[in-house]
Amino acid sequence: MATKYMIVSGFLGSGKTTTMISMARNINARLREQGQEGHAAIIANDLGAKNLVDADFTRTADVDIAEIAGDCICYVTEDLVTAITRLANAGANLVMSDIPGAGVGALDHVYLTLKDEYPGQFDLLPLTCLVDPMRLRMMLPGDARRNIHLPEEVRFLLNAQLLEADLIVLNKVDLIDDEEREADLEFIRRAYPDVPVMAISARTGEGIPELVDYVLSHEATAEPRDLGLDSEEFDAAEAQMCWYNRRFFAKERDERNIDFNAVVEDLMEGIRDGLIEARRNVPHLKLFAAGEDGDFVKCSIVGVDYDLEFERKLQRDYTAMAIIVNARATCESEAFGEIVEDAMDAIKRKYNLKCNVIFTECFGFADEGRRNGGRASRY
Ligand SMILES: Nc1nc2c(ncn2[C@@H]2O[C@H](COP(=O)(O)OP(=O)(O)OP(=O)(O)O)[C@@H](O)[C@H]2O)c(=O)[nH]1
Ligand SMILES: [Mg+2]
Repeated sequence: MATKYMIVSGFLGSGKTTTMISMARNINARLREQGQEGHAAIIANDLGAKNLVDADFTRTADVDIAEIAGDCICYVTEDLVTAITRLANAGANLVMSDIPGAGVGALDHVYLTLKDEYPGQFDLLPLTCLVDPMRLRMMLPGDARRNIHLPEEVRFLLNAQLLEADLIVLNKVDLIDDEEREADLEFIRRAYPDVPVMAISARTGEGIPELVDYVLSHEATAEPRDLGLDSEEFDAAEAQMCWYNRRFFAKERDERNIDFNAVVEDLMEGIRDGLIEARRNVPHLKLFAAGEDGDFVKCSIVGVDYDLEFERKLQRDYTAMAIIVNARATCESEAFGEIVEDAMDAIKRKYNLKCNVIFTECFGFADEGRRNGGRASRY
């Protein structure tokens, strides 16, 4: 039987990882209740090479997961097919993956490519695009709160993501009242009249059973659509973004036990402060660190104007920890790197830490030398 496969797209920090985990848990509980074989699995995909918060976090969620790192699934079809097949061989009958980076291009590069090059091998479920109410405000006409300190250029990406979708899902409805929810849904229905719209909260689980029912009973359209991805607007939007992944080992110099939740909070706040000073933003800054016996801390901010959110805090103190920081920022890559160094210097001083950096990558989408495996040169 063909393996079901679908992509969850959407803007940075819109809740793709949280939604996929929530959907997988719902599907797996149903299958268990019905005594049926199979399960839902997740592919965590990222442009960065390694040390990815989403992959480590998903592993804590009792859901089968594969990781495709180093490039977008749009450009590594063979790796994608290998990963789906491996998960299917391990018993998965539905595989979901997100799409990193600009969050568009999956229709052409994944759905249509799988349909043409691997006919009959996959049942393609609706390309599902998440949008969260705060980002949607960027598009709402005359909305007084539309300035959320993201560059104007990225509005193009939001629109292209929604144009590409077979299903649009308004996520994070727990953060808005009924009136705003209705206004948002109405705006989406008018702007994208041919696309069905649903509302969920991946955090509380509201709407997840209905979303699962929908995707399991519908197919992807998988027909070419012009999204304007060859345009200058697309290039301009991509050029705003930089990717930053770091893993470091932080050790209290006198081997004393300390509260690493406080270290994490100060590091995140330090990066936020640096960005505010530089008048830049970070659509998603996330951090993960694992302790002993399943103890871990995971936290995020989805912009400099947002509260720090801990999905989980450490339950005990440690003398040392490996910490992973990922950022998808609207900032020049070099400047972002310096902001992180400053924030790290501050936690080193405050908590008497020695920090060994194990891995860092930091690149702008449009940085010279990023493509061609870094072989580009000038003379
Ligand atoms: N209040 C609320 N927060 C949510 C919801 N879904 C996700 N979040 C939070 O939003 C932040 C980003 O969620 P992720 O699932 O990591 O988003 P993502 O789209 O996978 O992010 P990237 O992979 O970095 O693009 C996290 O702090 C989540 O806890 C929701 O339904 N309600
Ligand atoms: Mg994610």
